[in-house]
Amino acid sequence: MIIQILSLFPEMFYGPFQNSILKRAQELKLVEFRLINFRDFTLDKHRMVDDIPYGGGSGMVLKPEPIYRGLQFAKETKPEAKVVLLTPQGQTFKQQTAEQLAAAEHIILICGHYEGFDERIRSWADLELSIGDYVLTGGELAAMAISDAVVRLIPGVLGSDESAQKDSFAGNLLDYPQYTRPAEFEGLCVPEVLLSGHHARIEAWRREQAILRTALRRPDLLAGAALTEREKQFLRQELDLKI
Ligand code: 4FV
Repeated sequence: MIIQILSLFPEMFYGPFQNSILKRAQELKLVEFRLINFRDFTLDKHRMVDDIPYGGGSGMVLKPEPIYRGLQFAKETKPEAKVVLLTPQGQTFKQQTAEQLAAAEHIILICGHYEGFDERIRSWADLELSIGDYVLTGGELAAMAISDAVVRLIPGVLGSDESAQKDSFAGNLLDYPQYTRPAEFEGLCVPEVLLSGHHARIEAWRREQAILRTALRRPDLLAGAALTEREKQFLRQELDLKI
């Protein structure tokens, strides 16, 4: 997979892209990141990337030309890229979106910074994504979060594909409680079932806990969780839920 990122601050990505999973994915040649500073595609001597808004108003607006030229440069690599604009006005990025993007061969992420985008830039995007209902200084942190969530789903990146399938939101459920040594700490004990070595019971307990945790913390996810009738009965009993 190739992920190209248009940004005014490519150096912001050096940290996350040179550590942990994203570093490993590049070393395994499962992903290649290309950082493109669209200021390099300005033609004026002041290298202007933004300007005042038509119609007046405060703040500045990112000009369409530098981003357009940067996008054309990125597309020279692979014209069939999936172009994603990062903006609070986009659809909320979810695990399902990460799974869809993980299937793409080539993604181009466009990061705004402190200003809004000229509306014409939206016409070049296949998808507009937001990582949440809040305003960031720039789209860079959103691009890092999306890159991480997508790349970790590429087979071979995590080293054990199973763990990606068992993460929170996989199967529309939150993750079950996790424990490691010591078995008791500050009077807090690991559930006996996890020490039993009985794998079937452990898997059943984990599934029940994931369902229970989801019902308590994110009941909105349950509709997409494909619960069995027995699991629905379990919730009705445990939480007196009407499902
Ligand atoms: C954002 C978000 C976000 C808005 C102005 C950068 C900033 C500037 N991007 N999810 N929330 N972007 O706040 O993706 O363009």
